[in-house]
Amino acid sequence: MDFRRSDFPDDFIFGAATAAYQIEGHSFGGAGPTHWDTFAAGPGNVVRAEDGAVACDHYHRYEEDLDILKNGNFDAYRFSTSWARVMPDGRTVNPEGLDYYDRLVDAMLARGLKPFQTLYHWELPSALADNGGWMNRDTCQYFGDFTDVITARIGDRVDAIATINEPWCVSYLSHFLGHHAPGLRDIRAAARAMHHINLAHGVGLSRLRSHGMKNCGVVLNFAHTEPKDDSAAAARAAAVGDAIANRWFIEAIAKGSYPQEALEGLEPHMPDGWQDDMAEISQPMDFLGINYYTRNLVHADPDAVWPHVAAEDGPGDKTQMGWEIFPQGLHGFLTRMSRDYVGDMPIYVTENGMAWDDHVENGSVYDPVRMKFVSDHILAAKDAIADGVNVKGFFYWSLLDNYEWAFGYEKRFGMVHVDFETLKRTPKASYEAIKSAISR
Ligand code: PNW
Repeated sequence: MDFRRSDFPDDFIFGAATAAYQIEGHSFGGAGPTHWDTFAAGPGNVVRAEDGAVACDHYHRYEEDLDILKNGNFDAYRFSTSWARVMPDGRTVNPEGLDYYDRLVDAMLARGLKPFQTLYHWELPSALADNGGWMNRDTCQYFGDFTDVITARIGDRVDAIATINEPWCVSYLSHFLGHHAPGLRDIRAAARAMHHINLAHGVGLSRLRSHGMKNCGVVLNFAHTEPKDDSAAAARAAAVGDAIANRWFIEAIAKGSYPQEALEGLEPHMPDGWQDDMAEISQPMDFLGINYYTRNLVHADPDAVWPHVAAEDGPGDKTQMGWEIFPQGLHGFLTRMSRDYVGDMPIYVTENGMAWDDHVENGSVYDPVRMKFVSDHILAAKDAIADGVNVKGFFYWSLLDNYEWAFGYEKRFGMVHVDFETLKRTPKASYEAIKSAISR
């Protein structure tokens, strides 16, 4: 690793991130069915039609997993609280689910790990999905009710709380590109979801404030977006692509408006009266979480429906996902977000990491590509700090190999290897390298 903890401010947080559906095992503890179970069962949606029924069995093994974090010298754990576990039909409380998160948070505190909670990391209860999910405005208020219930139980012990993980994935990737649940390819559905998920953030934040919660924010994903060539058409396409992927959500949340390049195509499909929601969406928050992975090159596709854009992976070295390794992009987004949207508000890198086809050999996993990846991205965050950006922490995605959504268990993002037959955990070489770089 080319960095040390001492290169960063004293209060800089090093952590690792996970999400409930990807690790817990949703067949345990009375969790309800989610739209991911339905999506996974559909033909051609998920590699080998795998789902999160068992995943890493973190529900039963969380103490072992938190020990791994603690022994790795990490300061914080970014986890999510599953709506479908706490309220199996989206509206009725499952006491077993609340008890579980109560134990989980106490187990973090017992190890000196700061709990960084995310309220919604994608497991929408099926009962709500069947009622239109994020296309239905009612889902926002039900999300608010879930926020109330979980916050009343664990809000006194969490350090930071994010409303929604990656609104772009929840809406555009899931309702227009069709890659995630519910798997729609419909611009009208996407436009509604793209607004409602912002509103859900606003409603969630209002409820958090009513509980007196501090340190509240949102987690957005960003992809470095460039035109594929020098043509004016590619430049226009990249501007539209950037407006959808990198501006729609932050502009609404930080400024209360939508970027014109995206609104142009989406306005005709938006729910009536959307303008009246912008004040609630843009109420002040306390931090911005940035998830960053890669660079895309964009060109115009006049044959496609609006937005008439096509994106491809950048040209450099690729991860197991096929995503280009492009650390400069993280530096770029940290400075851009500070300059254009959030000023001096604390920013956390809430996810960054890479998948590789890791194997256990002689009891260990050697992953030098990941070591360099992590090191280079953490140095990009350090560069942003040197530029005056208020970056307060970095969370590696992910603690464990886990359920990688449409890719099932095939793509391995963990700094800890999981054997999905035996569920045995094996820390990878990257874990050991990070551990020694961040020791105190
Ligand atoms: C994020 N894309 O998802 C999520 O927050 C994690 O749950 C996930 O495991 C991780 O990144 C790795 O994929 C994304 O297609 C999924 O651009 C897809 C995209 C971006 C982020």
